[in-house]
Amino acid sequence: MNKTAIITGITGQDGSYLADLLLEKGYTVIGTMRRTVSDFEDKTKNISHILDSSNLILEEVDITDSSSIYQVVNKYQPDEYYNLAAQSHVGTSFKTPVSTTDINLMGCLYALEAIRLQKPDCKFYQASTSEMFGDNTVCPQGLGTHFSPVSPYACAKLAAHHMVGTYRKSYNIFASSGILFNHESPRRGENFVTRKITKAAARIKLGLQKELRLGNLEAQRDWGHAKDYVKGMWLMLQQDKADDYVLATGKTNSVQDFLDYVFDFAGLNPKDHVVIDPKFYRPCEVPKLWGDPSKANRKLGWYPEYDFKRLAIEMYEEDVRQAT
Ligand code: NAP
Ligand code: F7E
Repeated sequence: MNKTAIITGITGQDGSYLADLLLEKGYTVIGTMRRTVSDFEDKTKNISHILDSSNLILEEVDITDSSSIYQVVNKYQPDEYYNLAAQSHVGTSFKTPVSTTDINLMGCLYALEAIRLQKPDCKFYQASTSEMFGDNTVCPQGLGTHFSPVSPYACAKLAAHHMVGTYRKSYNIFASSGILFNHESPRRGENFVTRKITKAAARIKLGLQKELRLGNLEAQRDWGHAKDYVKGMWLMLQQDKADDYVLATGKTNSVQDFLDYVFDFAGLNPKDHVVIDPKFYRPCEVPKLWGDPSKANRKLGWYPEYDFKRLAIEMYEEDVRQAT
């Protein structure tokens, strides 16, 4: 029989790629989204190509509203639940620490409780993050590395991460956390640094924009492609036992490297266009993320297909297409 999966945050980057993958595999996908003022077309742009699918059902759920989670779990009795909805912007979490914690911690706890009480054999995936490693200087960072979160975003995600482990141990629920390093794509939100750079490069090239304002160019990140990472999420829930895994490319580059590579590919010189704006600095920065995905390689057979350069070019070319 076909499986049923709930994906919270289906309109986001990862939710949309995961929905593509699960629909291809014959799942019935229950995609949840919350009502906001933006119109439906804009809100669903990442999933516009699958909206007609007969195996996709959209439900209105705000994950800070426990009742809306209980209703959807009760109604669909899912085999798998992917908790991807989040306030996912680290910079924003300093401005909205309370609502970020409400969404990123309580949204996870409500889902675990709904599963415990209504569908205890449902497998649960939690979107944990490399931001939990924060400012520690161990490199590369893996499952044995200590956590040192330095933003409200990371603190809330770390508490949720521990909650997942607690439910696994206490109630024997199949609950796995993927500690994912940065992953990007043409569907990435426009206020994350990679997309901001590829979109600006495309628009500058086409004469639609002159300037690009950025913050700290020295930060280093382990950047992969979201399409690769959603395969890892699915693999985690196909195992016999729940566990935690790191997904990363195992390589790190600075924001300056990403900027230089994209601008060079576009035939542009960053010095002619980039302005450093203190507004984009954070009160506390995560200086270097560099992941060790060896457990996922070994146990899941997971290897990313995209490297940093292929990712950057795909994003830039899609932004040129969209701006033309
Ligand atoms: P994203 O593009 O920002 O998507 C987040 C989704 O969550 C959006 O659809 C958003 O919808 C929804 N959402 C936010 N608050 C909600 C609420 N209260 N109720 C219901 N839906 C809500 O994020 P992403 O890049 O796909 O990341 C997916 C998950 O992985 C997130 O949990 C993120 O923290 C985590 N993560 C991401 C990365 C990465 O590099 N991408 C790395 C590690 C972990 P609205 O349009 O309504 O806001
Ligand atoms: O910043 C620097 C910024 O916002 C990357 C989320 O998906 O990955 C993501 O979090 C770096 C930081 O991603 C600008 O200071 C410079 O050092 O693209 P970002 P992030 O903070 O790494 C983790 C793993 C997640 O879990 C999160 O959900 O780039 N930076 N100038 C800038 N960043 C932004 N956004 N904008 C700038 O203008």
